[in-house]
Amino acid sequence: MPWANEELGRQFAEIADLLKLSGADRFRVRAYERARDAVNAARVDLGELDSDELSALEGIGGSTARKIVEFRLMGEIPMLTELRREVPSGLIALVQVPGLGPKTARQLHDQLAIDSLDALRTALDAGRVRDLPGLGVKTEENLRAGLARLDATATRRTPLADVIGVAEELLIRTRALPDVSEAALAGSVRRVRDTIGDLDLLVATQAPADVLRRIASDQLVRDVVALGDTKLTVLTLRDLQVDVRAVDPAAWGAALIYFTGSKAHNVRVRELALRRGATLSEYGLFARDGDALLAGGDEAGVYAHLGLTMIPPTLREDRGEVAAAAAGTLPDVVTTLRGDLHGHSDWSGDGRASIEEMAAAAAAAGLEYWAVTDHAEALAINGLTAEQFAQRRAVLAGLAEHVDVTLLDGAELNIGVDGELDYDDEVLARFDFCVASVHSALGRDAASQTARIITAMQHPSVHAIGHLTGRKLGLRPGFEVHFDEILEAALRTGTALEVNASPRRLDLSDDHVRRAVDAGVTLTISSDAHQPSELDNLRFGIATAQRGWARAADVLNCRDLDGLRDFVERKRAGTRSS
Ligand code: DGT
Ligand code: CA
Ligand code: CA
Ligand code: ZN
Repeated sequence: MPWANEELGRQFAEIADLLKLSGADRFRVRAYERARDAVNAARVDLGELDSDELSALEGIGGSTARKIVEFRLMGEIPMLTELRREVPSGLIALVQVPGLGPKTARQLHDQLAIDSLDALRTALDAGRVRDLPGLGVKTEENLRAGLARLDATATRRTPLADVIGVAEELLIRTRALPDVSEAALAGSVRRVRDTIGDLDLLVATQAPADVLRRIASDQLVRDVVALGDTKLTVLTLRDLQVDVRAVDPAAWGAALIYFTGSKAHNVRVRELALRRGATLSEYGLFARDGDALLAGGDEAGVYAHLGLTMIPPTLREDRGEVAAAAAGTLPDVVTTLRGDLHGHSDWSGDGRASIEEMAAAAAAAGLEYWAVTDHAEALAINGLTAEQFAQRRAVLAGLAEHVDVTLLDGAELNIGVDGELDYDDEVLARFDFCVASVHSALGRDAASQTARIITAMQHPSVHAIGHLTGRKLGLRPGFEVHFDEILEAALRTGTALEVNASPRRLDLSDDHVRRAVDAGVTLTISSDAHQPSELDNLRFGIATAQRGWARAADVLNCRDLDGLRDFVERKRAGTRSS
């Protein structure tokens, strides 16, 4: 999604939330929720249209268009700035607690003067919350559980999902500045970790002071923390810290290695350099006697000089990659996919685009096949009945000749509490490909989650398990599973485990991937796209798989259609796939 759209969507959503907190009537709130939805659904870059063009878009009226123009001028919608000032910060803190909505928050705030999480804890312990009208002992229990979950997810790290838009926009703007010869994101963003401490941006230039000054005055920057000749630290709109370094183009490769990290990887590479009679710093690789520059302009050259093959950024975590690169045994990690095996259309309620639109996007992304895995019926809000899937099947058949990608007739099944699935075996057997996911009873213990998932894996029509732990980065932790048992069952039943590529999920995680690869379990890397732009998320899934050392051979959707059908056939026949 274009950066401006993403930021606007977030600002309209925040306006709606703050209006709710300030007690605005629900029609007013609804208007801003509609603005949020319209902005999120827009197919064009809203940062580039004038107000007439904006008003002409579906769902965007005159008032929304005016706010978009204000956003472009000021970086933040003034109404939002104002609301942030007006709504008490204690109230905002309270709605961070999972399960605590704006209405109850206002009640707690206005009637018990609770204005912080600590004050909420104290009031709960004193048993004061249960006496408020409409609340009770059950509410207290829920709030305690919510506070515990908040503690569990509270970290100062930000999900990649929340920074990548700003990061890439800042990179684009930096590259466009005069005198910039190269620019790149470094640090954990370049290594594609699932959460980010701060952003690191590296610029190669002969005019460092000018370039840094220009970056510091960019509209994305809210605050300049420190500005020097070669270093700049700023806070962006969303209070995310960005460290910017300007370096000499001749040292670009060495600097990129240094600032990409990880720190542990750098230490390991420097040790190796020392053993080879050289020193490595952000300024280059130097001979220890005589200070001659051995390498530094490009990363591969520095690694090569140390006898290492090029190490992809996603592998630089000191998990054995330096020794493997020295021995020439670094895995040839997965870089491209032939298909996507988990995605939605507007046949299920939360899909935002038609099958044709999604198929066109899949073809444009270079995919050979795309599985339409709309939700199955046990997902009460938007699942399809068996009859609706039958209708969809006819539509898919009719579309086959008109799209540039092979459409697979798929479903995302719901794993019930005892591992039961949505339809009877006969209905299930008609699908080309089924993902099965846990969408209910997320709070169960590890043993029951593991048992229900393994039961689902034993079904001949379940080809992959979707987003294994249900985590949503920054929102909720995943549930626990006994992962070794899951791996054993995946292997025994010939079921794949999905790396869900949504940056909100990245589930399997990189650690899970590494263990799955070591166990010989087949993976899928799937976008779970609900609209065309989300197919772009596949890159985060690929990066996460790389972080777990997965090769193309480990990934089902790196195979051609015959290879995929063979996997499905073996599962049906109960013969283990390799
Ligand atoms: P983060 O920000 O916590 O998500 O993780 P990173 O890896 O982005 O860490 P950060 O921002 O502190 O530093 C960026 C890179 O700079 C880091 O990956 C390696 C390099 N670096 C920073 N401090 C040191 C250091 O003291 N020694 C070495 N060798 N490298 C460092
Ligand atoms: Ca960083
Ligand atoms: Ca940093
Ligand atoms: Zn899905």
